Amino acid sequence: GFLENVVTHEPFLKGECNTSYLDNHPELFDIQEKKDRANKLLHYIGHVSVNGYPNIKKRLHFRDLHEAELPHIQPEAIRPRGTRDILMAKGPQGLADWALNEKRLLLTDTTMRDAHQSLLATRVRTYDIDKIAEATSHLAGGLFSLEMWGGATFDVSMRFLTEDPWERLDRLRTKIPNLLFQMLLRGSNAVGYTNYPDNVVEDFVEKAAAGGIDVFRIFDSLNWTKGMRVAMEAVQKNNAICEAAMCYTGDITDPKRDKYPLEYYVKMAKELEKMGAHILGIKDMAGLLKPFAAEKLIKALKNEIGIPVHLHTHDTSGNGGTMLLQAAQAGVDIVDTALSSISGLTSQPSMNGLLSTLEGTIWDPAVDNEGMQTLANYWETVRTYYEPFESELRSSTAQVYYHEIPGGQYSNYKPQVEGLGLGHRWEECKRMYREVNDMFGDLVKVTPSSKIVGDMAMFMVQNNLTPQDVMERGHELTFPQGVVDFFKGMLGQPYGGFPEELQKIILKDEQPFTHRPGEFLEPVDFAAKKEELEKKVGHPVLDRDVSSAVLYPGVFEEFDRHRQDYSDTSVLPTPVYFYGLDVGDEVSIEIQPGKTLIVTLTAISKVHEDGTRNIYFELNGEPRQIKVKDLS
Ligand code: 3PY
Ligand code: ZN
Repeated sequence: GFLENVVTHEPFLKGECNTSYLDNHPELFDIQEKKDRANKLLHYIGHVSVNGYPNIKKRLHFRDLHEAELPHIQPEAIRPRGTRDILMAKGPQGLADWALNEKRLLLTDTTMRDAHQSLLATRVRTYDIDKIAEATSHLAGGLFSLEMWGGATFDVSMRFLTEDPWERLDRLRTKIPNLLFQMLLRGSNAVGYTNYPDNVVEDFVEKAAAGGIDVFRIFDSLNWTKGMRVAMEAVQKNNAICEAAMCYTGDITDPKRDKYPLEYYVKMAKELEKMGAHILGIKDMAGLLKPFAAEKLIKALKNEIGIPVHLHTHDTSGNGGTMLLQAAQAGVDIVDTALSSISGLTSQPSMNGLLSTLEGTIWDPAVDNEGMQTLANYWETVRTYYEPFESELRSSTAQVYYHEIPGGQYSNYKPQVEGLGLGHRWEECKRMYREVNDMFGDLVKVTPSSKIVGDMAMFMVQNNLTPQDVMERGHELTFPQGVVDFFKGMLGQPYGGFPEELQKIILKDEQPFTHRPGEFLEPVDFAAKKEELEKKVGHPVLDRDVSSAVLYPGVFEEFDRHRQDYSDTSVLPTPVYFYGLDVGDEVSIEIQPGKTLIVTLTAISKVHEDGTRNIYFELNGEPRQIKVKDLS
């Protein structure tokens, strides 16, 4: 057409043409833009239909998957006043005081973050979260917060789902203005696996708060409070709610596990309170807090500190619900749960179950259980789209009290072990995880320290090494780089220090340091980074893109490349995004509000000599043909 010819037209390129017609008719560009977008999406659909989505065990089919039913909300219904309205009226301190004074047990719903991080390898897409957002805003009005961002969701969004985590935040914030949004922040490791310069953490917190995060749950993967200060201060400065968390490990009811007794946690809680936490988080990332231990811990904390206590756990052992009940009776203020269809096992205990248990008691959370059931029903159907990402854990396991693998790591560790060809030695890999923990001096294990322990365990199993071998022959061994960096002090200092002899063996001639890595990491020059990034990707970028690129160098650029090649694929329904279409399938794709493409895959040709196939579509009733490289 006209526009295609004009862009190669010499006088036009030299700026000699009168383009006022185009200037006055911007809709022409609009049409072209839309055509391009449709074309790019067809290329993506063609590509995934022929080549499949990388590295999945099993390809499902669009036609076998059903659209998830949305709860019916009256169009004129008014959103219930929620906790975010309280924050707006009273500020972070006022909100914390309110939570402390509520007699009922307050609940956080982790469905949109930790639940799928732990059960579905973090693969749940913005598309499915966005669709249920409006209904969640209406039905979940009695909740304390929705955990919907942070942890692994940031990285996975860009790396595996080719979508922008910031846009997820934007879209949800618009549809859920009444409930607190909560994110998980790994202290100096932000949403990554390594310590960043202080100004990177500060910049990230500022942008996340501006984007709509209200509650920041901050932890350090070694419970090293020095590693939390920068993030905590940034949250306070941005007038958001600072939930400082201590990670729970060991067992306070077992006198033999004496490195982390009750006093250790009480002391840390007091320190976090002094550092200005509005809320104390207990992050039981592996689900090691047993019911009677919870009773003891919560009672002690409620006696010793004056801020609300927010308890997070994983149901790996199957004792999670019982534990939460004990905690509620001991006076905990807020607990994390997940909608029943994405709960249990390595995820959080079931919210629906807990609501039924507490109904009519003084702890009754006053959350609409029937409404929560309709939300859970939605997620039950959505979960079927993600079947290839399910972890294979079918029943709860009390073995977690032995190996201590965090819920979020468990579903990753197994595929990693299998990826190394060690699947038949899975039991050994779990046991080795614990042996490495003991060899490393009994660590707090949570991202990223848990990754170090997992990497070392796989390294040892793969090379048939025992802890004794490492002590005796370690000088000749080349250890995984992450393990070396850890012993150097790059993730901070573990409680009780590093085991010295092992540290010497692993570091060889290198000197460890004991100060905070952020103190000597060069601050990032964001203006220069922006310029560099724009040059690399070839177009203007937003400031938050610069943050993404600084946190995940390379990952952002690849994600941007995907967007340029295929446009914004987050508009595709999940079954189409992962599995493409089969011949005869028809899908409707809303590319922007009110603009829908009806796409039918009509035929796929044989492979040509150059390795390509023709894919024939109907797009809104018009035939379209594209070419796709067959990678098989
Ligand atoms: C994370 O850091 O992503 C976690 O969920 C740790 O438990
Ligand atoms: Zn968790």
